[in-house]
Amino acid sequence: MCSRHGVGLSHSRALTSPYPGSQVRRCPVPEDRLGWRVAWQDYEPVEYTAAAVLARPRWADPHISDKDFSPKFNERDGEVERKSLNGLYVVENGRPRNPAGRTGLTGRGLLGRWGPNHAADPVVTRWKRDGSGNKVAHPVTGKNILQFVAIKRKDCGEWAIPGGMVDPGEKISATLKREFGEEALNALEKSPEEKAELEKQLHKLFSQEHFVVYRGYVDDPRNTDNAWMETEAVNYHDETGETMDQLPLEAGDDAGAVKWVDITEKLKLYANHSYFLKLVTEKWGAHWSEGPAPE
Ligand code: RP5
Repeated sequence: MCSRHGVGLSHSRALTSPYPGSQVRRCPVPEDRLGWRVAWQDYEPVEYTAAAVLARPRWADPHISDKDFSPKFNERDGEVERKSLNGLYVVENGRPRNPAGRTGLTGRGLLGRWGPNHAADPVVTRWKRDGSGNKVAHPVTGKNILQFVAIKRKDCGEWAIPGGMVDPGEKISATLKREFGEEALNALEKSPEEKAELEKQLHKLFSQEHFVVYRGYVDDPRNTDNAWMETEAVNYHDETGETMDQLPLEAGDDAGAVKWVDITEKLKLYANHSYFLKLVTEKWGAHWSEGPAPE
């Protein structure tokens, strides 16, 4: 279960310790001290920013005390979006403060930006069908079962929606299509001719009617007190399944594997991705939960 408090945002994965990809242990944060409004004089979070971030790749900000760095928090800062999808965030001693509460760790960990790090998550769905092409209903709820395209993240081995970071200046719609192409269709490794064909099919899928499932804070294990993930998750539903039949799945880039997965509340997915899928099943009246187990 995610914890709820003060600002109404949830986080529990953001307390993952040791911090992903390291031996760094977060300062344990009890549930009743997650919210910033709860005074905690002796709070001593550990400071950590991964060496890969400190090396200043193009996607990372400089250190906060760098004299040439004057970020415009809560605003669009040139090509970099520093506005949060959850409204204004507090900047304390020059550092943005995680709107969902304490995480036991300061600095940026593995994240490049101080404050919000914007991502986009394409939720591509179709109905589960039997050999004759009929929709398959769940035996208990009688509701039809949806499937979504899932990738296995190389960094942690967890299954996830094939999302990724929004590049500076990039439109979210472009990120959604690009990330799906790179991670679920291995677009980066295709020949120019194959890429052109892929682009045509992708355009068909991504230009049809779609719906925004979720916009806001992500309960990501990489979050810190000063840097956190936010996303816009968008559902592209292939009602007949015919468009996706033209797009054979092939893992690429940060994805180690890709497959169609039946959507149910039993799925264990990265961050709070399973919550996004729940919202998708509600939209389509599809199966989600069998309800409480019988006594
Ligand atoms: C999650 O991290 C987002 O929901 C998105 O799926 C993902 C983006 O990060 P990378 O996959 O690019 O590492 O918080």
